[in-house]
Amino acid sequence: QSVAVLGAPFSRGQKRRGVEHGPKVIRDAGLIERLSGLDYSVHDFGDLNFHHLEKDEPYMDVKFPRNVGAANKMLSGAVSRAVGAGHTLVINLLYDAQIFKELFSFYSLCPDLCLIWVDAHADVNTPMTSPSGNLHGQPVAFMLKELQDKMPDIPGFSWMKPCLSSSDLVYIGLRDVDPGEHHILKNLGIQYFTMRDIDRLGIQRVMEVTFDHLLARKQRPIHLSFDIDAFDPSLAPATGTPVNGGLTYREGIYITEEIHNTGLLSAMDLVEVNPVLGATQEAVEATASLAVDVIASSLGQTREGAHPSIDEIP
Ligand code: DIR
Ligand code: MN
Ligand code: MN
Repeated sequence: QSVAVLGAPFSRGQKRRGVEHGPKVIRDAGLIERLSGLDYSVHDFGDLNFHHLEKDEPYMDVKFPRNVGAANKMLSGAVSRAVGAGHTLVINLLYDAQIFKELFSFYSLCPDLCLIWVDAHADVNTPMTSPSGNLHGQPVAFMLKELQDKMPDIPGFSWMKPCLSSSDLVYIGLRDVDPGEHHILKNLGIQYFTMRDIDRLGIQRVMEVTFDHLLARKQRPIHLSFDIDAFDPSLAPATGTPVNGGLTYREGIYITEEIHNTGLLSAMDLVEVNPVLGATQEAVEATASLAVDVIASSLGQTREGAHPSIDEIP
């Protein structure tokens, strides 16, 4: 099995700088070695080199539209090339929730794809509902076919086509949802599990219902988008918008183990690790190392361990 790894050092999806250093700290925490240890052949595509566009006036309240649009276009192209080169999995280390990203290329290669979104936030604001004007809170709105009549033509985004139906998406870990987002979730009947739902049902039941919802009719490839702020801030402090009461380590790892066990994971991204916002070096390292654990576990690292097949034992 081969895995492609791609870094996307970018921070214009929101106003705080630093998240563009996410790929580096996650690599420094040993990502590539961990994946190689899982018996993958790892193809590291390195980090993309985004060009900053100086002239980028806000559109309505939306910040840096042309920079975010162009970065996503570049990322989308890079993901297409990685998938085209025959890698079964693309790990996308995006660091500022530019999630529109690869999906646009990947979904066209893989029209069946479904999406599991693990995040404290729903990231489904439209430019009109967004309280912050930050594009990192809006990627899902750009992707959803059902929202297209609500989406204005934002400069930088004309190349994008919506690629996802509201029934192809499940959220896990929500606990900070804006009013406009809540309306969209309810109105479109999107399946979501808040932290309260996890408290009530347990993470095991949450994953069962998630797979029932996405896979019961047919088996299909899964894209996992994992925002590190889904975890409790005590575990992932180095991030831009921490919210109390998040996933425990065990809940987070259980989610990824179950996704691995389906055998259907096709692509994942891990976003919002911001080393500049860690109070100490330890806080940064803990957050980065958690990110590596999440990725490794999504790709088959188990807590029970593993042994080589019988003929490989010396
Ligand atoms: C907020 C924050 N809902 C926004 N979103 C974040 O800006 O639209 N997503 N932090 O992960
Ligand atoms: Mn978030
Ligand atoms: Mn997010």
